Amino acid sequence: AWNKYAPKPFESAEEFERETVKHIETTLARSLYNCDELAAYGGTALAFRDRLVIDWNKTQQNQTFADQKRVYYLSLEFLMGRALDNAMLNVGHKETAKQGLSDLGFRVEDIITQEHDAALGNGGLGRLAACFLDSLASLNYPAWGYGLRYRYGIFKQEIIDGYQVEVPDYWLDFNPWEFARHDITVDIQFYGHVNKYQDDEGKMVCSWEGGEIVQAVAFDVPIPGYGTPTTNNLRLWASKAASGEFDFQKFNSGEYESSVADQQRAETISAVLYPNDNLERGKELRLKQQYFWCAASLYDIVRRFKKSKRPWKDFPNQVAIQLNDTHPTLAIPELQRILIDQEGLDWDEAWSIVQKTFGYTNHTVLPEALEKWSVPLIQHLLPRHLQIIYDINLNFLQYVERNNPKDRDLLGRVSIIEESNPKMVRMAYLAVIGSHKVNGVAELHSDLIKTTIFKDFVKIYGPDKFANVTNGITPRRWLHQANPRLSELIASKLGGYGFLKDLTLLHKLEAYVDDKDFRKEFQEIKYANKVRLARHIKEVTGVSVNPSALFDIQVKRIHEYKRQQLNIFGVIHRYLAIKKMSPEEKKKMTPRVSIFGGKAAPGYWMAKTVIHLINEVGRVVNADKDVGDLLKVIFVEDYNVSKAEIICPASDISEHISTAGTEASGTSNMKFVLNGGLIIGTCDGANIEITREIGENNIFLFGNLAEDVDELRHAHLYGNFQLDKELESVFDAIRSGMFGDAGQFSALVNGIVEHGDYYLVSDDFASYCKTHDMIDEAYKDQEEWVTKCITAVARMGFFSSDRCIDEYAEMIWNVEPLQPKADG
Ligand code: 26V
Repeated sequence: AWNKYAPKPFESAEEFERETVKHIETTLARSLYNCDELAAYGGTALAFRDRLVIDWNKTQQNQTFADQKRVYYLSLEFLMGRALDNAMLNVGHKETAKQGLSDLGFRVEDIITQEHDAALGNGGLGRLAACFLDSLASLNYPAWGYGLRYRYGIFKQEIIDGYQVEVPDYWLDFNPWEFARHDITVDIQFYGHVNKYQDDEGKMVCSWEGGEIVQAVAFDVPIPGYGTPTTNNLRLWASKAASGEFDFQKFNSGEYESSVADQQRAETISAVLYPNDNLERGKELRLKQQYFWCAASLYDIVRRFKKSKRPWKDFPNQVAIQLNDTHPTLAIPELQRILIDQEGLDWDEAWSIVQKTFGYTNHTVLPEALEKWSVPLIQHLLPRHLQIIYDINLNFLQYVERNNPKDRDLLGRVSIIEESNPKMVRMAYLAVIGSHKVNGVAELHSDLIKTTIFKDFVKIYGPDKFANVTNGITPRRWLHQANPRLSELIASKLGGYGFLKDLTLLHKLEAYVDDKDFRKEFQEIKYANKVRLARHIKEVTGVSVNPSALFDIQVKRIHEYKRQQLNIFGVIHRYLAIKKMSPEEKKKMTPRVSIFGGKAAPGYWMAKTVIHLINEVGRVVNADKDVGDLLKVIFVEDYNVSKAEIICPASDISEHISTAGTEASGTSNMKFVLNGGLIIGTCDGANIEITREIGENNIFLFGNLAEDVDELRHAHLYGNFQLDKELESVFDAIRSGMFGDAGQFSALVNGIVEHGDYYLVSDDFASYCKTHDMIDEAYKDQEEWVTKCITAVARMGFFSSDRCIDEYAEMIWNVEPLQPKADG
C-alpha cells in the first residue's frame, strides 16, 4: 500500500469478514443477528470500496503531478449497471470474499444481485460511455467522465395485462459508490441579459448579468481499471438551490412553503433522465440540463487548467473534450464565452483553442433525433450564448463564402441557424464547426454521415475532418463477468486471462475448434447459461421454456427502425405454419423460444403497440396445446444492464435487423457473438464489420442494402409495390382477432399496408423468413453449429472497447497513457 494507514489487500477470508462485519455493525449500524442480504451487500461493497478509494486517491494525485494531457468525456448518459462485481474483479480477491461470505452464511451471487443498477442512460449511447470509462481506466489513460447525477434513472418497466407501465427508478437509497463533494460547487447562471460596455483599455466587452443562479454540486464515482491500480473519476453534477436562493426573508416571514418550492425548482434540473432514445422534443428543462452540466464541467476543467499557470494557447495540449453526441454542444459556445468574456482573449485566439479542444461523435442519422433548439428559447435562457452562436455562424459563413463564392444555396444549407419560424439552432452543425474531428461509430455509419447530413461540411473542410471509430464493448463485463465459465474455459486454453486485456488473443481459440473436449465444454456452458435464463423466465413470467430449444433473442430499445415488428410478424408466420403441420412435419421442426425485451419511450405509442402485440401473441401461442414446445414467445420485462448480463450468454441466435442504414452501430450484436451465439442481421451498422471479421459463413445476413432504401421507399409512396403474400396472411390473422381486439393493432398494420412502410418491413419479410428457415436447418447440425460459434468467438478480438479507445487516443485526442506509480 502507498502509506502505512492504507488497508492492505484481503489476506484471508477472516480479514474480509472482519472488515465487512465492522462496516455492517458500525457504518450501517446493523446488528449481525439481523443481517439480511442487503446489509451483507452493503458491508461487502464498503469493504471493497475502501481498497478502491486508496487506488483512486493515488491515481488522482499521480495524474495531477504528471500534469499531462487529460481526456474529458462529456456524456448525458452513463449506463453503468452494477458496480460490486466489477470492483471485485478489478481490486481482486473475489474468491476471498466468496469464502468469507459463505462463512457468514451467504452466497456471493445473491449478494451481488442486491445492488440496484445505476441506470443513468437509455440504451446504446449510454452503455458505450460506460464501456469507454472501463477501457480508459484499464489502459491507464488520464481521463474523467462528466455527467448528471439524475435522482431517477431510466424508468423501471412493468408489464401489466400486456402493456408497458413506467415506474420511477429511485436508485439512490443506498449508493456506496458515490462520494458527495459538498465543497466542490459551481454557480450556474440562467436567463438575465447581456451588457456591452468599454473596458479600461477602450475595448468593447460583454457581460452576462442578472437572471438566476443554480448551484452544481459534484458527486464523484471511482472507475477502477482491470489489471492496473489506475482508478479514474466519473464526476456527476447534482443541482441545488444556490445558497443565496433559499430566501431567508420569505422563510422568516412564514412563507416557508414557497421558499422550499424555490429549492425544489432548482433541484428539478438533475431530477430525471429523459427517457427518449432517438427523439428530440425541444423541452426547456432538457436544455437547462444540458447547459447546467456543460457549464459546471467546463468551469471545473478550466479551474484545473488554470492551476498549472500555463498560457492559454496550451489549453488544447492539456485538455481533450469528447462530445458524446450533440447533447453537450453548448460546451462549445460556453468555452468561447469563458475565453473572451472572462479571460479577455481575442475572438480568433479563443476560437482556435475551442476547435482544437473538442471532438464530436455522431451516433445517429435519424432526422427525428437531430437536436435543434429554438432561437427564442436560447435567447431567453442563455442570451450571451445566442450572441456567440450567431458570431460563430457569421465567421463560418464568411469563410464558406470566400471559398465557395459561386454556390449561393450552400450558405443557407450549412448555416447553424435554420431560417424557419421560429428559427432553430442546428446543434449538429455547431458541433461539427466547433470541433477538430467528427466521427461516426461504424464504417457504414461514418460513410453515411459524409454523404447525407454532413455532405456539405465534407466539401467545406475536406474529408480529413471526418473519421470512423467503430464501437466496441468491454470484455471484462461482457465476457468475464457475464459468462465466467466461458471466460475460464478460454483462459484454460490460452494460458491465462491475458485476453481480457488484449482481446485479439482470442484468435488462438481457432486451434481448438476441432478439439472434442473443448467443444463439449463450450456447448455445456451455453446450455447452462440457457438454463439460467430459463429459470429467470419461469420466475418472472411463469412460463416454462425448454433449454434445449433454439433461443432466439431480440433485446434492445423498442423502436420502429429496429424492427421488432418484423420479428413478431415472423413469429406469427411460424405459428400459423405450425398450426397447419402434420405430426410428421412437426417432428422435423426445430423447437424455438422467441425472446424479446426492451423499453419503449413513454410517449412512443407505436413502440408500445409493438410490446402489446408481442405479449398478446405470447399469451395465445404459449397456451396453445397444438404448439407445445415448438414455439414459445416471451417478453422479459425491464431489460437493463443486469438482465443483459444474463441474456447475452444465453442466445443461440440474436436479432439485429434494423432497416439498412438506420442503426449507427449496435453494440449488443458484439456482446452476443462474443458469448458464443450467432446472429441474424441486416447489412447495417457494425453487423457489416462483424461479418468481415468472423466470416460470412458464421452469420445469417438478409434483406435489402442501405443503398437501395431510398428507391424502395419511393416505390411504396407511389403505390409501386406488392405487399408480401406471407405477410398478408400474418395481417389477416391479426385482423381476425386471433391475438385479441384487432383494432389495437390497426395502426401497426396500416403503417405498412397504407402508409408507405417507411421501415421496409414488407420488402424484407420474405428473405427474413427464409433466413430463419436456414437457421432451423443449421441448428439441426449441432456439430457444424458449434464450429461456427467457436470460430466467431475466436475472431471477435477487434470489437473490444480497448481497441476503440486506443483509436480515439491516437487519432482524435492525442493523449498518452500514464503508467501508475509503483506502490511505496
Ligand atoms: C437522443 C436523444 C434526443 C433527445 C432526447 C433524449 C435523447 C437521448 C439519446 C439520444 C441519442 C440517440 C442516439 C443513440 O443512442 N445512438 C446509438 O448509439 C449507439 C452507440 O454508438 C449505437 O450503437 C446505436 O446504433 C445508436 O442507435
